[in-house]
This record gives sequence, C-alpha cells and structure tokens, in this order.
Amino acid sequence: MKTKTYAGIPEEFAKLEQAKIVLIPVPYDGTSTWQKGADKGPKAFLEASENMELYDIETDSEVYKQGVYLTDAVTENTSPESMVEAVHEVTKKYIKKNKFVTIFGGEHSISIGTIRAFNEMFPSLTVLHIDAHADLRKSYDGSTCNHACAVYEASQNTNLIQVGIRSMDIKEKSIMNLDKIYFAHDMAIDDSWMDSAIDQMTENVFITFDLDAFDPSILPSTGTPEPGGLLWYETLDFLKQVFTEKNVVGFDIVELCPNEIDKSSDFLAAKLYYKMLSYKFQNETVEDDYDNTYNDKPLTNNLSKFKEEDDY
Ligand SMILES: [Mn+2]
Repeated sequence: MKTKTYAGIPEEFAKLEQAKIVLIPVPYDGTSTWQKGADKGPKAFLEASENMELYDIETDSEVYKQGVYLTDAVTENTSPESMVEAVHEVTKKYIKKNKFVTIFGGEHSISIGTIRAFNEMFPSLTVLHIDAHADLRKSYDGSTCNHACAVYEASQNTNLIQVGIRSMDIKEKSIMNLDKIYFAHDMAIDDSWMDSAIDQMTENVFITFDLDAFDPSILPSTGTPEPGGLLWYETLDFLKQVFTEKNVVGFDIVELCPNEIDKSSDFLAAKLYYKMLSYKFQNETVEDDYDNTYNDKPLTNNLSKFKEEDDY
C-alpha cells in the first residue's frame, strides 16, 4: 500500500486536486535483454528523491509547491502489450485532468504507452528522444512492445528527434530520419546540435529520457551502459533551452537499474527529474503564499523508512 508522498513533501502539496504535477511509477522490466533490474528503478528513484534538498538554486524555486501527486504504480505485466495499454490508459487519464504528467520507469518499452497517450492528446507533437540507443526496431523478440522498439511508433506518427545516439542495428538505418538524429560522436565535437535540434521542434514537445544517454562515468546504473554519453551540465543546458523555448507537455525517465553499492545514479535520476520540473515551472508563482521558512523535511538519511511492501 502506498502511504508516502513524492520526496516526502508535506501532504498539502501531494493531493491530486491541487497538484499541477502527476508522477506515475511504472516498475516494469519484462523485455530487457541484458542486465535486469529496471523494475527496481522507481523505488530507488523515490528513495533518492526523499534525500534531496527541494530548493533549486539555479531557478531560485521550490517546484514541489506546485504540488506533486504520486499515483499508484502501474504493475500490469502479463504481456508487453498489456503493460503498454495500461500505461497508455493511466497516462491519458491524468492528462485529461489537466495535469503535467510525468512517468518514471521501468524499461523503455513503457514509453510506447506514454508517447501514444500524449500524441493522442496534443496536436503536432514532437517527441524528443534522448538515449544511447536508436530504439527504432519495428518488432524485437516477437513483440512490437519490446524496449528495442520504444520509439518506432513515434517515428511513424510524431515529429521524432533523437539525441545522444551511439548504438544501433544497421537495419534501423532504413527507418531513421538522418536529418533529425544527433549522434553522440558528432555532438562531442560540435555543440551546434542544441540549436539545430530545437529549431526542428514543433511547439508541443514530449521528452522521453533514457538514462543510458548519460555517460556511464556519471550514471553507471543502467541496463546497457554505452561509453561516450552526455554529461550533466550540457544535458541541463539543453533541457533548460527546450523548456524555455517550447511547450513541454510531459516527460518520462526510464532505464534506471539500481545497484546496492552505488546510489549516485539513483540520486542523479532524482535530481534530473526535479530539475526538469524546476525548468517547467520556473516562471509560475505558487498560488498561496506559503511560509517559506517552513520545512519539516528531514535532511538526514531516512532510507530505512521505505517499507518493503510498498508497490515499487
Ligand atoms: Mn537506451
């Protein structure tokens, strides 16, 4: 049973009615091919979030005061197809409630459902796909809902822009739009990719962020780490521009595969999520003038409070 709030925020900021933001955890790991463990991603992400300071220096804001509602986890896993349909349904349900909907995976196949929901709800959608892998296979291992197929559907019916790619199958070349793909080896030597990618975006942008886009030196805890990835500040620089110049309608973050020894990746994922929210809402004031000095969030490590019977 879920009893906690996102990042341990006070209940008054965690209620669905008032919250502008909805967070849907999807602890799914049904089709991954190498290291298993992305199903543990949401729990590790939420634990790390609880130990994070909630004032963002860069934007001078405390975005949690916009309200973050943490839903029950989507646990449907009888088949990849039924999982995708469940994610699609719940994502759409909260978009219809006029919330800023965010999803934390889970492996990348969950994004087939999230993208489908956003594409149905927002006209001329750009899908900004940040990933080490092209994920453009039409089907893999007998399913069109495999993690290797995460953005095939988006390549057919949205304005798909791919950033950070450095691993793919030769067959994916025939599906790929080379004008809208930013390969990591090019990005490493020329930073004009940021402006160029933003120029290609329509107004409405959904971001699907596979954490293996990051360099394994800063994010080792992912199923298929690939050398030569994005670093922290260039990623934030890019995201900040996207959030400033476009209408980001929602995002998902996937493929955190936590390990017991090193929690730094979990923490990076927690910070990335919070940064993205901070950029989204940086110009929105909090409606009630909540006392800024109030802070009952414990700053000590409270991981032990996370109960094993929780859904994540
Ligand atoms: Mn990937």
